[in-house]
Amino acid sequence: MKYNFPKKFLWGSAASAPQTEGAWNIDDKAPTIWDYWYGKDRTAFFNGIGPEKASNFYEMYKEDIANMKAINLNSYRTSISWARLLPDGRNINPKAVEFYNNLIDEMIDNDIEPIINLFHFDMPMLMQNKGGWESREVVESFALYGKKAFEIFGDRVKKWITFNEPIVPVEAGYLYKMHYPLVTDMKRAVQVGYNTMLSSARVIEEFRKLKLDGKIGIVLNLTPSYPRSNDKEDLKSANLVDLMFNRSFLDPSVLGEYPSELIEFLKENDLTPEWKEKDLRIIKKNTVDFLGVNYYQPRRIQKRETPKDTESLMPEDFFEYYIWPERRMNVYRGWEIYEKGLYDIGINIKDNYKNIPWFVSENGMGVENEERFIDENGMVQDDYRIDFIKEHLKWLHKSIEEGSNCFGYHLWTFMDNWSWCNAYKNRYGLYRVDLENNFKRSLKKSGLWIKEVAKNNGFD
Ligand code: BGP
Repeated sequence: MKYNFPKKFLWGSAASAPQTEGAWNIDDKAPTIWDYWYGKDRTAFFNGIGPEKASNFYEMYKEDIANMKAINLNSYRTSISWARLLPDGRNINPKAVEFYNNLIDEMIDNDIEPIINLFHFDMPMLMQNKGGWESREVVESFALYGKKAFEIFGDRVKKWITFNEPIVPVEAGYLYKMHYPLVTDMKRAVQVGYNTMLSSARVIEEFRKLKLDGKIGIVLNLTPSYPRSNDKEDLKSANLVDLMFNRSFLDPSVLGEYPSELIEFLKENDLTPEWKEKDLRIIKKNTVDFLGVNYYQPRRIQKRETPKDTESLMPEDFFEYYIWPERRMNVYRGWEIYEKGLYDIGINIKDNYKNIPWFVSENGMGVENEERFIDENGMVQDDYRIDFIKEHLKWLHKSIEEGSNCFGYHLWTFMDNWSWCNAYKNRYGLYRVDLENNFKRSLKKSGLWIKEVAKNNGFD
């Protein structure tokens, strides 16, 4: 069977400023929570590797863009750094403008569409000290940052993203102590989630005021939540997980409103955030033009059987995860592989979210110790990654055939890069990055495969 994709389909990859640029204190960039945390605790990240250099993109971006072109990619989603563009929160850093101008121009000159995200987990420390997403003042500072970015780069950037995976800083920073500020507090987490949603709408409002020729969206990690059985309680639990982790951002972003069931749930559990009518109107009015979807694995849910063991309210106090008997694992990283999840997401967007245009903004396979797959010519023979991508693309194709409005596929990621608490443990790239050899890039077998797929706009 032939899998042909729609005309002008975007074949690209995704990344973020903090995971690629490095240059953490170069050219007047201010520290983010990651720089601060690593500066305080050098054991915080895997093997003590911090974000200082990441994959050295700040110095090597021209080579990287040339490498993208060499494998026929036509788009690249990355973020700009708030702490680089506005180190003091108000005034523009000319060196950052120069860097991002050069980067954007380099992409466009090489026929690579820039898709620019404003926030990928990299809260400036200055803003965190003001309360981070718990503070209404920081919401306004973010709107200002967005406005400046649109004014400076909006003549060339036609697709903007407000946030990448906004639920992650909520979970990781305010529930599970995996990201700074390392808090566990459900009430504060809910407030952070709400203020983040409001920030997204506020920045969209600024974008629309400027009447630029472009579109703006949000990137959500939609994780389909499958119940263990049709038992009423299992279904109820799976629905609750969907409300918490997917619909808490999906509904207000696309439909302008929080689901009434979620509002009820928050009320019942004394978790309602401080929200104002005026701000809810901003959310209602400023919905997105398109969606980005990051998909790695689903959630498998059952009703809660064991009593909760903490006094504090946590999401898992309301449901349990279970191991699906048919589960297939990415044995090199430890996440479930379930390709059909991507199809289910596509159909859900078509049926329940106005069939809004969307693209796969991340999907990919992380692999530990990938050096073991390097052949005698120095190439990583990553057939597992080719299979992974191909099987996901088949399901994506099916959702498009059935009418879902998907306009692109972005792999996580173009080259191996630094990742939050894992540093370089999990390799995801189409290009390998050799940390022992000046960050030298070398094409993996999957890169050669993608080259053909992008050229033919599909595969057999
Ligand atoms: C997504 C993030 C990315 C990236 C990816 C892979 O959730 O948007 O920033 O990190 O996951 O995750 P990891 O590096 O933890 O394997």
